[in-house]
Parts: sequence; C-alpha cells; structure tokens
Amino acid sequence: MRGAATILAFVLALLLATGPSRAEDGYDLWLRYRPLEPAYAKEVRQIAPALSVDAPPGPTIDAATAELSRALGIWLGHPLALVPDAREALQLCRRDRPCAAALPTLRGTGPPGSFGIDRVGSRTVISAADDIGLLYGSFALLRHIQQQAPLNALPQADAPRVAIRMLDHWDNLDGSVERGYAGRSIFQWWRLPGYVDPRLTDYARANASVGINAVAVNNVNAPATFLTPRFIAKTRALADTLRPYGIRVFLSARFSAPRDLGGLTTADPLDPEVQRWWQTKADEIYAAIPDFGGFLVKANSEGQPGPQDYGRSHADGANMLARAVGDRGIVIWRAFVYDPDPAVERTMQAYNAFQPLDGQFDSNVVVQVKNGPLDFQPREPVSPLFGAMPKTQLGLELQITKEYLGFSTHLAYLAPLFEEALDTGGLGRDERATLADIVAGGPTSLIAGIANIGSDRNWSGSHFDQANWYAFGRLAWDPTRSSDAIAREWVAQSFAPDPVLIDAVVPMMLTSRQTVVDYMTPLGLAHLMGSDHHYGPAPWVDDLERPDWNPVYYHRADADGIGFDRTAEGSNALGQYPAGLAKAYAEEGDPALPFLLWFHRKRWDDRLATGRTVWDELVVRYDRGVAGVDAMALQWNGLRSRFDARRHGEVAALLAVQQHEARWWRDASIAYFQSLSRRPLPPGHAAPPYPLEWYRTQRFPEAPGI
Ligand code: BDP
Repeated sequence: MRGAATILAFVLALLLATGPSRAEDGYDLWLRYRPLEPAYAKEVRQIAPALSVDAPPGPTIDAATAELSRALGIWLGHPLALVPDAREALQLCRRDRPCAAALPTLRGTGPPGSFGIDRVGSRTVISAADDIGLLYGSFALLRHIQQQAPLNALPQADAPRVAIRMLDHWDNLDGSVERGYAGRSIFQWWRLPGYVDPRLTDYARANASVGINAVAVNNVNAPATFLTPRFIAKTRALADTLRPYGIRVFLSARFSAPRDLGGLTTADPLDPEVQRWWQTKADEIYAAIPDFGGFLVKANSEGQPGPQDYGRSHADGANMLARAVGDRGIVIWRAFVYDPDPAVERTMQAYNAFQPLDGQFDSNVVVQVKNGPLDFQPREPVSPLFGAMPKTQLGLELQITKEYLGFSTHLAYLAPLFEEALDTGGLGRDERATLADIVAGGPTSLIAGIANIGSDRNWSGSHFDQANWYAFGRLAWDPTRSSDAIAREWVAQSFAPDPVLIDAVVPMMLTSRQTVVDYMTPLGLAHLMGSDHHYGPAPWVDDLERPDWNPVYYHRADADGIGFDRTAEGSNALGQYPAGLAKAYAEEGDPALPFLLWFHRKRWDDRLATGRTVWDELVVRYDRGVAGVDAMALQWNGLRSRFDARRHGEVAALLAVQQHEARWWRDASIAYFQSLSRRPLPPGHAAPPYPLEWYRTQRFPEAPGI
C-alpha cells in the first residue's frame, strides 16, 4: 500500500510539474527542483526529512531556509517541517553555535562563503562560519540532489578561490542594454525605489546559487545621473533586495561627475575641490548603502572622460576615487583603453598605458583587464598585462553576453573560452603560474563577467545562454573547474539527470565555441563583424574614423596574403609576453593553428602544418564551421523525445537560424577573401551563392544591443 501511495504521489507530482501551469519556459533556470526518481527520492527523505537551524535569525538564513523548503517541499511530497531537534534532520549550523561541537572536522573553513556538508550520525549538517556560507552550502546540497548524485558522496567542502565574483550589467537608464540580446534591463529604474520587481529576488537566488556576490547595476558608459540622490535611493532599494543573498552593489561612475553634477569647472583628480566632491558623494552613498561595493570606472576610452583629460595618469584618477571610498569598498578601474595615437598597434595599447603604472595604484584599486588584448573576440590570446603588473591587483573581465559570438541566437557555450584563458600558463615570473593563479586569492581578487541577463522570460535570450551565466559563476568561484564538469552539472539540472541526454548534449556544448570560431574568425582572425552592431560578417569595412576600428586593419588581406605580423619583424606585440609564452603563441607546428593569423602574416600559397595552403585551409575552416552547426542541429533534433517540447522547439528554431547565419558568414567571408586571393576554391567546396556586392550591401539598422 505504501509503495503504491509513493508511486501515486510521484505521478501526481510529475503531472503537477509538467502540466500546463508548469510549462518549461526557462524561467526557473537551473533551479527547477523537478521530481526525483522514486528510489533516490526515498534516500533524500531519509537524509533530510526536516530542517533544524542553529544560527542567529537573519535574512540570509531566511533565504537558505526558503530555498531548502522550496526544493525539499517538492521532493518530500509535503512542506518541509522546521524542527528544533536536530536528530534525524538536515541542519544549518553556524560554527559559533553549539551544533558545531559535534562536527568531525572543521570542513570548509576558509574565506567568506566557505562551507562544509557532513553526515554526523543521522544528521546531515551544512556548516559555515558565516550566514552566506550556509546559503552557499544549501545551494550546493540542492545542486547535488538535482543531479541525483550518490548521497554517500556527500561529505563535501568548498571555498571560493576568488573573493569578488561579479556581474557587470551594461544596462542603461532608459531600460535598454548595451550589447544585450535578452530583452530590456531587469532593473526598472523608473519604478524604483517604490516598486522592486519580485523577479529580482529570483535573479539574486540564481546568482547566489553559483556564488556570484557582486553586481555593477549600470553600464560602464553611464551618465552621472546614477550618482544623483534620486538614483542613490533607487540603487539602495536594489541593494536591500540583493543583500540577503550576499550580493554587494557597485555603480559605474562617470569621471566627469564633479562637473556634470557638482557645478565644478574641472574633474582634475589632483584638484582638492574635486577630491572633496567625491569624498562627499561617497559618504552620501555609504550612508544609504552601508555595504556599497564601490565604483567601476571606464575612463579615457571610447569618448568617456578620464584623468588624461587633465594630463593625469590612470593611477591618479583611480587613487583619487579609492581614497574617497576608503576602506569601505574598492575602485575597479578598467584597462580597456585606446591610445590617443592610432598609429600604436591596437592590441598593444592597454599594456603600454598600464604596465608602466605598476606599483602606483592604492591597495583598494583593482585594475580590470579583458581576457584578451583586443575585445572579447571568439578567440584571442591572453592579455599580456596579466603577469606584467605583479604589484597591482588585477581583475579579469570576461564577456558572458555574446556580442561577438552570435548574440543570443547562436549556440556557443563559453566555458571553454574562459577556461582556455584561465589555463594559460607562462604569464608571470613564475613560469608555472596560470592566469587562474594570477587572478585568484586575496581579499580583492576579482573575476567579472558582462551579464547576458534581460527581461526575456528565459533571462538570457536562449536556453543555452543560461549555461554561460551558470558557467561564469562556477568558474569565478573556482577558476580551475573544468568546462566539461560544469556543462554536465548544468545539463543535469536544467534538463534532466539522464545520462543519455547528458552524454549527447555536453559534447555538443563543448565543441560549439570552436564551431563559431571556424565560421566567423578562423585561424586567429579577429574583428570581422559588422560595424557598431557587430552582427554578421563585414571583413571589407575600411572607412571608420579610427583605423583600428576597421576589420581590414586586423586581417590585412591583399593579393599577396593575409594576417597581422605581430612578431619582432612586425608590430612586436609578441614582445609584450614573457619569452616562453611568446614562443608558444608564435608556434606554427601544431595543426590546430589557433593564433596563426593573429601573430603572423602569410602568403596565400604558404603551406601549413595541416599540409594545406593558407587559402585552402581558410576555406576548409569556414566549411568545418558550417558542418559543425549542421551536426549540432542534427544531434538536437534526434533528441526530441528526451526534452520538454517547448524548450526543445525553441532551441531547434534557433539552431536553424544559426545554420543559416553560419552559411552567411562563410559565404560572405569567402567571397571577400577570394576577391583578394584570386585563388580557386579547393575541390568539393561550393562557391558562395551571391556575388560579393550582395553581402556588402546588407544592412541591419535595427540590430539590438547598440
Ligand atoms: C566593446 C563594446 C562596447 C563597450 C566596450 C567596453 O562594443 O559596447 O562599451 O567594449 O568594454 O566591445 O567598454
């Protein structure tokens, strides 16, 4: 009878979960808490039949309790009971409480947010030194259960390796999102502070579930309006909503604010009045938001004001703001800058501007460097600044939104891109140190990602783009995690813990970024996208204001050959790297040739390690990219029965768009490069269906994200 009742309850739960009221629209992200296999559910009921809390009451404990109740309420088949007696219960145990005395080891001690999960007799104990550790531990337990991972593997401990794990929203005052492909901004500035969209609590839950603990809520290209009292009140409402989830709020600050708002005639960082203005402004913000994270600044870049307007250095500007903030927070100063002299090679400009300033930044300044020296391309070598500023706290900036990788229409799982950067070794004085080593550790260590989150029901514009938000958080917490392991846990939680499904989808995800590289920017090419909106191919563009904004600047193709000579004979950007890494980057013996045309100029007929000529290899790569998308679409369509209809159909529709656009990229690029190379296509490779002129005249003024 009991067995029958259990099965009935399971079937009912399944019906409830999959019925029309719970259609899978992606809103729940990876926090779906769907019914478990009956045998596994039974084990879960044994290890967590009720909840007991030994921690002082507070909003973060409430958040943990609410999350556990939400999930276990489904899995137990009845509401989770809160019990005072911890025997036979799941327990939240703060380590300064009596409950900790019985813990076998002090597992999970470490920086803020560290936690342990132990079985102690018949208790399951999530323990931590702070409330946020208890919340993170709760999410870790739920992640484990959602994957139906063995419960005897539960003793676990985890500690973040990076202190500040941050999302940068490029969200504007008017609700638009720069480089946003998932709808409007989730921050409804006009309705704040009176009305805070309940959706923001779900946003906070999702972030906390992967360890994200900081957000900059406005675009780096921000007007000073965000620093007015009206907007400080709005930001405070956001901070109050996010705080229980351990998330601190930052604001992008416009460097000219003392002039724009304060009526001063200058924003010179060495001017005492300017310094006073920022000090007063910082005090005003901290009075409203005591745990305000600090300022994020884009200065002297793409038209933004900065200290160089007054003949001062980036260090002068950053330190002035850092002193206004004091020990209450930090200043994140972006290294994405341009040299006023466009004759300086583009990829060398940030290094030239910042490396000489090493040692001049105050201790609460973090210099935030994009992963590559150019601009979030599908593939770039690592920025040479990493390792070259040992006396400066450097943070890593990644782009989660796919400005240059097909918006939210193309399937590209970005963890392999992030991982490729993080695993790069030979950057610092210690040859063995990787980028992950350089970035991790210390109280102001920072990894930031440009968010891909918007008002779309599914948050990220497509279901697979949720994986990039997820993977970013998991890697920011521990930059040594593998992209494969992250994909596996994401698929299990977001779709189902079904090994057949996981083994089919994960390889697809893992190759998807290389596929994009192949059909957009093969062999180390970069920046071939349409002007401004960056949608689609435009390798022919040569008329923009600065030479280094033009695609022709980057590929340098002509009748003789293609590629950018960045060796000692050329711009010598290679010289900005330590010798070992420079040698690896210049390597031409490996048939993968990831950076061939980034560092070398080649003649069309030069023979490569693949055995083909440069021209033939280029064509082969474009076609490999197209074939890669076709393979994904085929694989996905064959999996229909394993997925809910709605999400399967939405992904299939986007893959069809990607098939179309990959061909467009391939055809336009080949048509253009062939007009220069004048070589025939290798046998078996089809000619583009339209003449070059057709591709050149396509216009997309309505493309999103500008
Ligand atoms: C570029 C984007 C631009 C950003 C800029 C930045 O196209 O929208 O403002 O980066 O990072 O890639 O500041």
